[in-house]
Amino acid sequence: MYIRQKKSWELSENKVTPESVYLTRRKLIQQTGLAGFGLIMGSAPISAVPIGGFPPVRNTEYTLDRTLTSEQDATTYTNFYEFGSSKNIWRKAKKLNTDPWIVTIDGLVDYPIQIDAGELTKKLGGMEERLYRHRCVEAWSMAVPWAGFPLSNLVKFASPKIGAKYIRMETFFQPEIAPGQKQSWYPWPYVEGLTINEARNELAFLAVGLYGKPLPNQNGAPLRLVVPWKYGFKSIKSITRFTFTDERPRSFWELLSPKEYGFWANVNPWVPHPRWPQDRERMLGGGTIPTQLFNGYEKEVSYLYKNEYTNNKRELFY
Ligand SMILES: Nc1nc2c(c(=O)[nH]1)N[C@H]1C(S)=C(S)[C@@H](COP(=O)(O)O)O[C@H]1N2
Ligand SMILES: [Mo]
Repeated sequence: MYIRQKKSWELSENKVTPESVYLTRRKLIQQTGLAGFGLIMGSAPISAVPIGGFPPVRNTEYTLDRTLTSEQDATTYTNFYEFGSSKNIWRKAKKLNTDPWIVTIDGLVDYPIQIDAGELTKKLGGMEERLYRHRCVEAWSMAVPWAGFPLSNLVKFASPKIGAKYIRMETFFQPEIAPGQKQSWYPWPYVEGLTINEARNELAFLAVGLYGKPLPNQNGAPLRLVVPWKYGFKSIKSITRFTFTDERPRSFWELLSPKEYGFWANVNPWVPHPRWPQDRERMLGGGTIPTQLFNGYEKEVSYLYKNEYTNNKRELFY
């Protein structure tokens, strides 16, 4: 039997410490700026250092206008074409071995590196929890607590060169265990991309957990992108590579159908998908509500698109 060894960032201190103490200590560590490198890499006994561990501390700046989707719904109704085009692939995804998991950071960076996802996670600082909305281009939506790190921490860590304008991200390619990848008409591996300015936006997030626990495979373990102002397909799962580049990446869905799934893919109720309207969304668990521009995150992200607005609105959204 394969017994999964816990990574240090999965240690849950709450088993030994009352929550109030745990939270206060976390705050102290954050305030004194000791999170990340210093302590966890140092010699302090790991059980006394909750940095980066589960359960994560919630960042209360990110609030919702709707109730949280149930964990059951969010973890059993998933899009992960590597395991098939049905939403019901969570059992199949168990086959993916996510430990060890080598992540490559390369391209226009000062420090190209190959590093295990657990090690990388430690280097990116203390973990936090954020409640985010998620809007799939197919017009279903959910609202869930992700645990992870700002993507900007990875950008800093990689130290991109001046010429780097985009980050290209890539998912694993293992057709032996992911049957969808035997379907050769898809342009595997799954690829997504952001501009470097999008990647530096405070909302762009790298998730390693969901509902206070490590990510289930079907939701993109061990490391996935979460960009809540864009249609869900931008939030690439189970990332193995981050490449900094001066060329706009061509993503999986863009290659398949460029008129339907463009590079920007910002949520916009006014621009219908060629085959269905986008002004409303069906929430997992029940109910239909109006869709908001940038999925409700206009205040945080609209500055990124000032130029695109005046140029070609259509291209911006698809
Ligand atoms: N590698 C990979 N990433 C992916 C997908 C996929 O098929 N493969 N589907 C995308 C789509 S269309 C959506 S809506 C979200 C779904 O995330 P969830 O299943 O965790 O809700 O993952 C995105 N990331
Ligand atoms: Mo999606």
